[in-house]
Amino acid sequence: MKKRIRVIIARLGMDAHWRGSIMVARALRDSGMEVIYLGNQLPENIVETAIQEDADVVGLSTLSGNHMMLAPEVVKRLKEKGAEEKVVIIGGTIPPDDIPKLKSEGIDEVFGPGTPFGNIIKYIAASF
Ligand code: B12
Repeated sequence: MKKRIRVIIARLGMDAHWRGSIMVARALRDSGMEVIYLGNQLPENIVETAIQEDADVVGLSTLSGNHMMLAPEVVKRLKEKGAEEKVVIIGGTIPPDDIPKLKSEGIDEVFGPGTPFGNIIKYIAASF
């Protein structure tokens, strides 16, 4: 990797499922990326922090079915703030039918349950 990639990771809304997001955060940190873990956050706070922290990647996590409502909102707010160059990825229980819809709304990649951490690291590293 050429530069130290900065990633923020947030659980969307009130999602109580923390395990996957924590494990992904640790794997990315172990691979040499700088990771800021935000816990539960709404799109507005996620975007605010991504800009303040000059993050390269915005990583969202949700296993509670709120992805179609909240994830596009993150992309929309990033665009409004002129920060659309940030890579936005999401993980969790996303039904396959929703993946094309999320991508058409500007989510760059979706990582479902069972995704090897190496795939996530490779995807991010290849984006820069
Ligand atoms: C453990 C668990 C809980 C625990 C969570 C505690 C914890 N440890 O986090 C508790 C008991 C709190 C819980 C609560 C609930 N749960 Co629950 N839970 C689970 C269970 C069994 C496992 C989740 C887990 O830890 N997986 C292990 C981790 C490592 O995997 P993961 O999170 O999927 O992460 C991987 C990927 O998704 C991805 N990923 C995840 N996050 C991110 C982030 C980024 C940036 C990236 C790149 C990748 C990424 O990478 C990870 C590695 O591969 C799942 C079933 C399942 N098979 O998923 C149900 C499940 C997620 N729960 C479910 C439900 C319905 C609930 C409740 C609503 C139940 C209720 N009625 O109260 C509540 C939610 C309340 C809330 N406000 O969110 C449903 C969700 C259905 C849906 N999405 O439509 C599931 C799928 C069970 C089911 N089959 O119905 N749950």
